[in-house]
Amino acid sequence: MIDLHFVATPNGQKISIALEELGLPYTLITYDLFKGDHLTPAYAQINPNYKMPAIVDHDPPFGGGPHAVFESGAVLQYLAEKTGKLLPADPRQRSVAIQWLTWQVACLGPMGGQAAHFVRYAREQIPYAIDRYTKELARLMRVMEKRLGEATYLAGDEYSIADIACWPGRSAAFTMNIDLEKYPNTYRWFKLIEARPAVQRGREADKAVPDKYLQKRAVLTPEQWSNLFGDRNHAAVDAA
Ligand SMILES: N[C@@H](CCC(=O)N[C@@H](CS)C(=O)NCC(=O)O)C(=O)O
Repeated sequence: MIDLHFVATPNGQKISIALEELGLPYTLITYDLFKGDHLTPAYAQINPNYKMPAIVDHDPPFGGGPHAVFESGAVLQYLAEKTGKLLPADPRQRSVAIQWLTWQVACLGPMGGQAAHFVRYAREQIPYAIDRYTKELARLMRVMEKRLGEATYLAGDEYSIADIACWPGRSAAFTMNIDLEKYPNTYRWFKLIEARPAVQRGREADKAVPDKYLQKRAVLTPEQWSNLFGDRNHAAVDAA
């Protein structure tokens, strides 16, 4: 059994979708970011970086008791390797899949996150920051659009954890007013993956992104701000 420490955001849905695809049983342990549920010493034992998601595998393939994994890309790779699925067996294709997985966690995710911060959350609108990150996000979208014009999936012919890493970002795209239909190859890929039953199961009911995380201009209470971006968020690292 696997514990999934989860918040219903694109990063969390990467893992719920992968677990559904792999048919691995899991217990969903939900957190509320606005309440700062993730800023506890107990969660730091699972993810020393205090971000969501993370897993604890109570039956790791190498034995030795429960194994915690943090960083969504590392979790996806761990689950793929545990099961021998969702990563191509062919070494060349596998390398391509890992490249696009790394691209998501190193480029698309962080740049999208910064764009979302300055457009949606920042208390003051800073034109330079908004311009810098929205333009970089648009550039990354064009990189993905080009790739999906030459291959069915990001890794090539096979659906993989690289696709699962990128796909849930569609709700972030919605909050940023990015119209996916303007990227025809990406839109084709988006619809293809959306039709997968496991993808539906991985993002429904208590795994669906709630409206409070979909605000196009989020207004946070002082306490919510402190938990997400301010003093309480930063103090957690030194408190444990
Ligand atoms: N690189 C991390 C990013 C995780 C991340 O930023 N998660 C967000 C939720 S989508 C979070 O935990 N935010 C709360 C915070 O920053 O304190 C990953 O891929 O797992």
